[in-house]
Amino acid sequence: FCATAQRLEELRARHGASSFGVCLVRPGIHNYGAVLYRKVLVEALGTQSVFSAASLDQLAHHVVAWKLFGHQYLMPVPDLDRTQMFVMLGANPLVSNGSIMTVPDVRNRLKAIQTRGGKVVTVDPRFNETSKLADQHVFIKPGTDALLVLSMIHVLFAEGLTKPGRLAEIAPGLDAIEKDVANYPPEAVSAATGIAAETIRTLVREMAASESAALYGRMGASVQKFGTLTQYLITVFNLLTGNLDRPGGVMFTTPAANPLPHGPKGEFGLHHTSVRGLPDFGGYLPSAAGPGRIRAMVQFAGNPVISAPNGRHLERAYETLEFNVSIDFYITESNCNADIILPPTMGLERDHYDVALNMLAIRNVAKYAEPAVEPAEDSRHDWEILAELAQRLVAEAPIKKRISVGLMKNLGPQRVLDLILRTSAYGGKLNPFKGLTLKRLKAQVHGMDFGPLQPVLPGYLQTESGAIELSRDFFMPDLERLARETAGTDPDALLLIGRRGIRSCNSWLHNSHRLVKGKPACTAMMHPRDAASRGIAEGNPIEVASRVGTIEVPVEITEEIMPGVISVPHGWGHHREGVGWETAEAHAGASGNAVTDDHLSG
Ligand SMILES: Nc1nc2c(c(=O)[nH]1)N[C@H]1C(S)=C(S)[C@@H](COP(=O)(O)OP(=O)(O)OC[C@H]3O[C@@H](n4cnc5c(=O)[nH]c(N)nc54)[C@H](O)[C@@H]3O)O[C@H]1N2
Ligand SMILES: Nc1nc2c(c(=O)[nH]1)N[C@H]1C(S)=C(S)[C@@H](COP(=O)(O)OP(=O)(O)OC[C@H]3O[C@@H](n4cnc5c(=O)[nH]c(N)nc54)[C@H](O)[C@@H]3O)O[C@H]1N2
Ligand SMILES: [Mo]
Repeated sequence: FCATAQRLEELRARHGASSFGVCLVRPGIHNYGAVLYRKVLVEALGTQSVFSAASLDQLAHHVVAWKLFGHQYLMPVPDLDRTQMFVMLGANPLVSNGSIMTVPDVRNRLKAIQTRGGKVVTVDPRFNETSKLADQHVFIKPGTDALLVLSMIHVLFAEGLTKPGRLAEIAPGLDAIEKDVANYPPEAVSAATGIAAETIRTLVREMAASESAALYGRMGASVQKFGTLTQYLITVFNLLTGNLDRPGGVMFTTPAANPLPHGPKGEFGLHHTSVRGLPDFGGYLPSAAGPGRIRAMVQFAGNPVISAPNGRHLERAYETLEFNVSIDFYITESNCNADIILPPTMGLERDHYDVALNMLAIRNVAKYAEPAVEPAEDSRHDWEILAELAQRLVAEAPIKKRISVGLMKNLGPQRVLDLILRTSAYGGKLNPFKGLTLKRLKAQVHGMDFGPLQPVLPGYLQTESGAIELSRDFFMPDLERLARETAGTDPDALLLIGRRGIRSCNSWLHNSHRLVKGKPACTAMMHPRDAASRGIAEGNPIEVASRVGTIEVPVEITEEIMPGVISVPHGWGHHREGVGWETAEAHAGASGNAVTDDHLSG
């Protein structure tokens, strides 16, 4: 700690705090100590250059929530237990366990939709694990979901199927959408999306006729060139069919640890990346931008060399850093050249309350878990590392700053969590749960269930007008880019999509033999027609090349992928010297992000 803080101090004196970068990536979100304390370190460092996984994941959802509902965390979640029709664009919950939709036992919950006479549909360039369970699967050409949803909204208007009900009063200007979608009848998008016009019309008619229906888009719909526009159109579709904030549609949660109304609402473009001038959102810069002119980096729980697009570029940028600190329990592709690695305890060694995922759960629930095993002697939790570093960095700061960091450090995350629970919607004596406290929650070893999601609009809206602000001026100008960039693609080029595996979690579960044994998981899936026309046989190594790089992976020939598309998973490529993963090295694979193009982000 002493050496790290000293070196950071020196660099701050020489180059200023703006030369520091902080990279806070995904696992930190599942660690309440880290969620509550990372801000303490960022503020002590005093930098604006903060990168997170949001831009590789759910940023589109935040932007839509912020614009329409006035708060980045007002992200609606499918009401899975009551919906009669569930349509997924670019999601694979049977593998992912649900995302922006925390749903235990998702398989049985999807089956229950079918048992009660409802329907499950997947729309995806790959007939994925969830498609196998679905009633209907529709292949879609990658990156064209915005066109599909535009045409779905077109059908609603053209066939008089809009029925927003009470939402019309709280979403002024809904009718104006009709003009925006005028040029998108299903026939006009059929060639680009690869979906027959009649398939689109039937799907919309069924959704409109269904007692309830939830249109849901996840990674495949969010992290693509038109992710924000797609998420926007999905929300508009749910509004127009009356399915927003209604049982069986998409609804808002009331979590016990609620970032509303006081948490940061979100703000767009307050800061920009130094090289390409890309805007931030909610204080986070896009990871695709890389560290630019940053001289020192603090990396927390992330492996961006493997998980960010054009990872090799990032790897080279890391080599130019004057000082690189990593907080991680593994020596990974991203920190193998770090000056210092501060190892935290692992998940089983600490207590757990999921502040992030409970906020996105399909029921309002709270659960606390004690550590499963004792932490190793002389080990530190993430929050302790963050607080300790922060305290040293503010040693010379004004007294107010020193007190606030010291106070947080002494409180510890359990007491902060207790305060959050006590002041939540479930705290207080007038409540049927007689006031939630951490002690009461701990006594419920299976957690507490506060029931299904409830309609909350307009009360929860945080917009200035107090209404849903459709913000057509903000989103619809992207239709021009959409028209330009989906008009005709090179017929010989294959489109690359990603893939998640059930035994893998991004980059860091590959060092366990049980999780990597068997057939290799890092393959390029290809349709038999594409393989035949290129003279490729099953298992052949092939080169996948893009503007930014080339990788070699064995081919897996399957009809489960659309012709014209190949799928390579991310998270692999564990071949570098100095990385501390022996089993992973023996199953290295190649990194999908050595070929994803950072300039293609939408
Ligand atoms: N086992 C396991 N579970 C995980 C993870 C893991 O790595 N392993 N990762 C976790 C994380 S970080 C997240 S964010 C969630 C993600 O959770 P999900 O979004 O449910 O999972 P993905 O597998 O990313 O699903 C994306 C789907 O989009 C499809 N797709 C690709 N491009 C397009 C497109 O242009 N349009 C359409 N319509 N579909 C497209 C892909 O074929 C894929 O089926 O999963 C989490 N859970
Ligand atoms: N091509 C492509 N790229 C993708 C995606 C995709 O679908 N396709 N998905 C994107 C998405 S959704 C995400 S979220 C990102 C994930 O990107 P990252 O967060 O960079 O990836 P992970 O492999 O989950 O990072 C895990 C790192 O955190 C460490 N770690 C795990 N638990 C802890 C902990 O409790 N404390 C600390 N300090 N460290 C810990 C692990 O050892 C590992 O080094 O990848 C993105 N990249
Ligand atoms: Mo993610």
